[in-house]
Amino acid sequence: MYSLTQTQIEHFENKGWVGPLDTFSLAEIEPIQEYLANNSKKIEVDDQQLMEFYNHFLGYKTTREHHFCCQSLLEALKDSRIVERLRQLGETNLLLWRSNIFYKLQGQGGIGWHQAIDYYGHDISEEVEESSKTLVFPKNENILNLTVWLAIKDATLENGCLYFANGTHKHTFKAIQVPVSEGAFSYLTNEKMSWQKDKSYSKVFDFNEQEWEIEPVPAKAGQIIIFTERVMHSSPANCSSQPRIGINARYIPPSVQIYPHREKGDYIDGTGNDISKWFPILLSQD
Ligand SMILES: O=C(O)CCC(=O)C(=O)O
Repeated sequence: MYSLTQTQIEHFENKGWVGPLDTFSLAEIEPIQEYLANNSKKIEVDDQQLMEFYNHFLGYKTTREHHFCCQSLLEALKDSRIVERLRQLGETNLLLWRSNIFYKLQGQGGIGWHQAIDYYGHDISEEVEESSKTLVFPKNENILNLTVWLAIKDATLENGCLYFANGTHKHTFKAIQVPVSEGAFSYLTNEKMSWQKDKSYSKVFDFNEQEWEIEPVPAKAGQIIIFTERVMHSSPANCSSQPRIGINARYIPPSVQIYPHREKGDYIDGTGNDISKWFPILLSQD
């Protein structure tokens, strides 16, 4: 029941994503909702209301890696209903290396079109050394960095569900330098407060949505959407009276080096976060 059908696998291969897929019951999602409610605070930054999260394991405010603190989230992200489907998409050895909360308050703006592949320490104005990147992929291997987006509350057209530009995972789009206020993530707490904190610029992509088939993907709480880091995706503003809450998780095979700068004793990642306590979690191995 929780395996992907051949049609779903082809859908992923052709469009770069598949979903929404029934995965968790509401009873399984409720403890995650409670955790988020108990570990967050509404704050105001530049006249804009945002949700701030404290990660007790890492010891600082961040939307990232709450699977280290919230057992029910960790259980969900390790669950065979996710892992078995990811294995069907081609990567059989899998590490869970990242999770991130996407909490869009009522009235909060959207997230612009982006390919996640571009946000792992790669930079637009300068060539980044291999050892400073977040991920270093083995050469000449077509490895997938897979994202699972888990709906914690229903994501709808009105509250700003994910949108995909079908087939864009087969293309590369040039990143363009823009002022921070115009970047793809300018409305998001974590990006505004960490990734962009010390930067004088941000980026958008040389991408015209009119040229692609665009598909919104609403998801009910407990459903997941799986996509590749290469597919262009975005989500519009939340025009409803309730928050839109999702958590994403990223999975890669162990042959990809994560934060290689750790080997030089450098435990600060490309967003300025201290990753000395971070570790990847092996979920499946042949
Ligand atoms: O939740 C959203 O609106 C955006 C999520 C996203 O960009 C991602 O999971 O890569």
